[in-house]
Amino acid sequence: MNSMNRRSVLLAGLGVAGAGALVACSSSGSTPALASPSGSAVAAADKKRTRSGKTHETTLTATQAMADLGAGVTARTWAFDGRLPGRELRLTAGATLSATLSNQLPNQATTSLHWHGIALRNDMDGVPPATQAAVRAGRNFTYRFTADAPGTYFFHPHVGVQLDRGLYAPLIVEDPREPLSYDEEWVVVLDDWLDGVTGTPDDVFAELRHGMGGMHMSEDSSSPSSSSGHDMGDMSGMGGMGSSPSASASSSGGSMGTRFMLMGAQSPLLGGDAGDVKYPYHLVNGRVPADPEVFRSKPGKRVRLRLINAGADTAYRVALGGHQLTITHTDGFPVRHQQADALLIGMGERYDVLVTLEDGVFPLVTLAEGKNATGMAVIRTGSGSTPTATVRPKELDGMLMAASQLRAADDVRLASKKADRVHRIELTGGMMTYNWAINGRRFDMNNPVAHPITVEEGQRVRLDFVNTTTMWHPMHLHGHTYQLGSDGPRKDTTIVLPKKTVSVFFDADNPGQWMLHCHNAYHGEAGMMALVAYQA
Ligand SMILES: [Cu+2]
Repeated sequence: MNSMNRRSVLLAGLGVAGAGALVACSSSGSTPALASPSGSAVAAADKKRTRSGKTHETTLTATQAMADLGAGVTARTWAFDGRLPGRELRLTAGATLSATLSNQLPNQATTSLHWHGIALRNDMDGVPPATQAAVRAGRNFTYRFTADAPGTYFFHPHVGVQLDRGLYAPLIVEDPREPLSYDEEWVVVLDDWLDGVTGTPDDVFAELRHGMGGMHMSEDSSSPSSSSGHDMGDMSGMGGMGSSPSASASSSGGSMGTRFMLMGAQSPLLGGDAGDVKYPYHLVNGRVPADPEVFRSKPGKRVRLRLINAGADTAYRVALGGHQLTITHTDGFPVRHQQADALLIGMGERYDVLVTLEDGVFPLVTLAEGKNATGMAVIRTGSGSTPTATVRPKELDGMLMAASQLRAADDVRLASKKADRVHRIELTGGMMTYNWAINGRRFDMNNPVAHPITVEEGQRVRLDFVNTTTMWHPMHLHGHTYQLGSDGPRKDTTIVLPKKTVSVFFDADNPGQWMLHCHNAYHGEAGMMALVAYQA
């Protein structure tokens, strides 16, 4: 079955809108024949994966739940098996995961599971309608794939803005020949939280999608004032606006009447505007900082921390009071070890670090970059009182390591080779009309193959992320782990600062149709997505 025929089957349930889009696409004649997600090229590439023969079976039930965030804070949300974060999945590289998703979500919501960072077979990537039909309410879908690259990954739905609910959990792929030695291993999941507290992610997107241009201006905004916040465009007819950040959930914020939109969040590290959304809480492993998770160990023990940013709109600066971090991996892949006091981790990024524990009680603090708020976990190896929820260890302002300063470990660096294909990926749009896009085109999820970025199997591909906007974007490619520059780290999600260009390289060795998108959940949903598709 060719790509278009298969798509027409998938679209059969989508009704008139989907069918109309299909006709428009077919008659344009501009779409080349693409490798089908369930086609022979996908099966052939999958056969080459190293398999151990072991299978790990599990069921994940997506359901409405009342989450206990600690300190008396509860929130009605959607979560896997009612847990926040969801139960960690742990495999050894080469094993096959057989995970049945049971959709018990309310409101007839459809959903899916995307295995973030895993180079898996395309038809298990969980992106409706590109790689499968959405899993309807009350239905099940079994994801079955082999994970052959060890590392720190996670999973979440790839439908709407469900990522900003509680639907996320770690996926750890262990190395059967683990080269690092450590005594303990702790998984640390960071998240920006509002669901069930100030509204829902759907409420947030409903407000944001109108952009700043459609916002009601309050009376005190009549006097002009400068602002270095969001891209103002031509605001001359709008009477200017204040520039003070409005991070508090209870505040109406700045001088504009917004319920969810955050104005004036500034971060030099992120090159300006830090985020779009006000969050009342920043969680570490599902807990607020006033009632944190406490990790217990002994002085002198060596610990591997696996840090995962599952947030939707927040980059975190992470530091452990009284300790240096040794960075060993990013996005699952090893780097040349690098010492740092602090890390910057964008949405969708992961970092593994080693620490040798001192004697006492230490805050592991996640500073919401540019948003003047923190999350926290605590490491306890001796006596002492628990740090206060607002503590900011000096390491946060110490030597900070960003991905651009890291180098790939020798065994995962791509062999040098001239790029066979180069694509310019312009990041476009802004806050005025919330028209985030790629190459000026807002992605249409109902017609994902309309304007593919094509590659051919076997090619070395270079993507130039050219950020023309005034905001940073964490750019995530499915199914591949690209390399930053000629010897930078292997990653699947990378921060692209405003007005900067980042070039990444990958070998086209995993045929299918893969999303390339901003991992800001709201930017992605607004249209900052594209399809990287292998030609048939
Ligand atoms: Cu973005």
